[in-house]
Amino acid sequence: MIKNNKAIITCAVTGSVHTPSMSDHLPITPDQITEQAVAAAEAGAAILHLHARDPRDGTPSADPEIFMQFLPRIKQQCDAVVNITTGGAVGMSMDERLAAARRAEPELTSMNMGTMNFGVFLGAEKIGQWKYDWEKPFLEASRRTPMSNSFEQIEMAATELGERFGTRFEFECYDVGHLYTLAHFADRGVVKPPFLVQCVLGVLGGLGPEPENLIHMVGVADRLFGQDWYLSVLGAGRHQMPLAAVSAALGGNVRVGLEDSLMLGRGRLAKSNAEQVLKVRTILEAMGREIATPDEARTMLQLKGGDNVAF
Ligand code: KMH
Ligand code: ZN
Repeated sequence: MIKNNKAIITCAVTGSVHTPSMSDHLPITPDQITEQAVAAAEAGAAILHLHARDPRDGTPSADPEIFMQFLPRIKQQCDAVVNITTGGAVGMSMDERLAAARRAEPELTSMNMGTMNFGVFLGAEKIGQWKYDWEKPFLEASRRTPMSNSFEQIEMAATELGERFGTRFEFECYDVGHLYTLAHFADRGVVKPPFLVQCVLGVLGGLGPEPENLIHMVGVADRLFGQDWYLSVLGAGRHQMPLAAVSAALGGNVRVGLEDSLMLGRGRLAKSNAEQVLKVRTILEAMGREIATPDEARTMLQLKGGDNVAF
């Protein structure tokens, strides 16, 4: 693992896991996404991981025109690296999932490293009153619809985005096998180091949130990638801050944001993405880590630069 005293904070601002009934603070409209993304960057996030939603009711959207209602505004107001999802949401086709990245040619996109169950249906159990009709069926669909990321899909997406736009990737690894899949593509030269490996723990269908699992992933990734990778950690739900602290102790980087958890602490909804960024920043700094600026993150991850995107 590449250990750097500078820690990169990624903030995943809205995602497609949570729905409007779960929190009034989840950003939905382009205005809300812009405002919360910029505030997260000002709080210390070097990378903003972005999804879009239909502004009328918060349905996850793959429409590049909606992305273009906030991407240029975010770029004008802060220097953070913009990372566009290619995971999209349950039920989207690969073409839909790639549409925004093809339009915006970003420095960074997510790249999910395996087909898997991705259960978000438990979130429905806690909701008494639904704001919109789409929410419950959307969450329930994750019981029967896996997230598809075949070898063919990964190779097509990584090759196209890498070769056409010089985009680099946040490799989302939800299980140990996903690290071996990344090694397969690395060995074939489809993707180039240094790799930003986002270890995702606590998703129903992926590896559980115990720190021992993270330590095992780090050991495997060290064997596979040697000195050519950066650790970042995303703990889902209430595991967000504890696992961020483990990553910080290991010399890794962290991801927070309302995509991954709606909470700031036990029984306490986060009022904004920036609140979570400030909290993780406090944890990192208390542990002697410095916070990487966007340009330091660009250098570490060998990104093409914010002037070379199409928004
Ligand atoms: N929601 C996260 C657990 C993506 O956007 O490509 C995974 C994610 C997927 O961020
Ligand atoms: Zn995402």
